[in-house]
Amino acid sequence: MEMTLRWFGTGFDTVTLKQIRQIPGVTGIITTLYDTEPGEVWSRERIHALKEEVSASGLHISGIESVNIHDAIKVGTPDRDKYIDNYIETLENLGKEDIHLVCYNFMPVFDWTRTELARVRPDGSTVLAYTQKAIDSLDPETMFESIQGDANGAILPGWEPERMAKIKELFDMYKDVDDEKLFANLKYFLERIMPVCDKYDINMAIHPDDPAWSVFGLPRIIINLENIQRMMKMVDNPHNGVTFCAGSYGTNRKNDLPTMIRALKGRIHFAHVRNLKFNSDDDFEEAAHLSSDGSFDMYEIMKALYDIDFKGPIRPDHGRMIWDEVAMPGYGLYDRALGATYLNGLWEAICKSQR
Ligand code: CS2
Ligand code: MN
Repeated sequence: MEMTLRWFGTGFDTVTLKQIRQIPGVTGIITTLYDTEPGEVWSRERIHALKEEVSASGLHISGIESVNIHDAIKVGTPDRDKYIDNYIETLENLGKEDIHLVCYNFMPVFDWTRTELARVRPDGSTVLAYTQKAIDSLDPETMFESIQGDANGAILPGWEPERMAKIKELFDMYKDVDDEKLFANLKYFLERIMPVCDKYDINMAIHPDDPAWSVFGLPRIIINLENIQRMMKMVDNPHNGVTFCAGSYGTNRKNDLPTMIRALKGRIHFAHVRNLKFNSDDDFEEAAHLSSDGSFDMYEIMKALYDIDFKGPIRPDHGRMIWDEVAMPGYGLYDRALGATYLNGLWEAICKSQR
């Protein structure tokens, strides 16, 4: 595996490449063109400039998270082909710039959903948290307003104010889309993009829905092993793979993470590893990466990745806000650096004990 960190780009991220370069063992960057809209073509020039900027810091781009999917593709409207053509052009430009990993998600309307962005933990750190009770008593608009104040001025991925302004329209677009329709639209999209992925050896790594169940009545399909296997079978190509996000699949306590990892051998192209602390089945908060701070056995997760001979990029996921840092919730420097170091420590110990 290669240890990486997510970076949102100059002007969007409070963390600098220089700082990331100083986290021991982190060599790769997972990044994006944060100011592009879903459906827009990424020009080769901009991708090239991003690559140069990252290399100048002594790091390199290990993958893109995310090239977002336009709602027309997820809904399957008549104009979807135009947006898929654009997506293909973006993939082509990434391939020509020697980038071979693309993380994306197929979640309707929102990316991840949390009901609090700054819940205070016993140690005084603040974290993202979720309670089903809050979801059930709010509508999405009110929820956005209630959490926005804790965003530290950052634009949260998938929760851009321009999108939130059109939220009613968006919900309306999805009113006839159920799980089956969403699967069919994902299949259509994947079938169209696989030829360009084959040509440039681009691994597509779908990110799970977070939380791994339906929210606000919207369909959600990338939530468990059965559905991922269905997705991989319906377009059976090694480039059609997954981002194994422990914190997202782990929201559903029925998902046995190490077992899932073993079952997905060969098709995990990217790993997000983080820990959650459950207060009840539908109230959880994001803990430090350390096993004993949360509910997951992080050793078992890393061991499963080792056992399947995982070679791709891995990154710590959301970190807590600690040491008075002010950053995008989940994406500060300090706790993610601790997370990367801890995961590297587990990995070294696993490798050496297997000799
Ligand atoms: C990420 C997701 O911050 C997060 O929760 O894991 O936003 C992820 O980047 C997207 O869903 C991938 O498209
Ligand atoms: Mn993730």
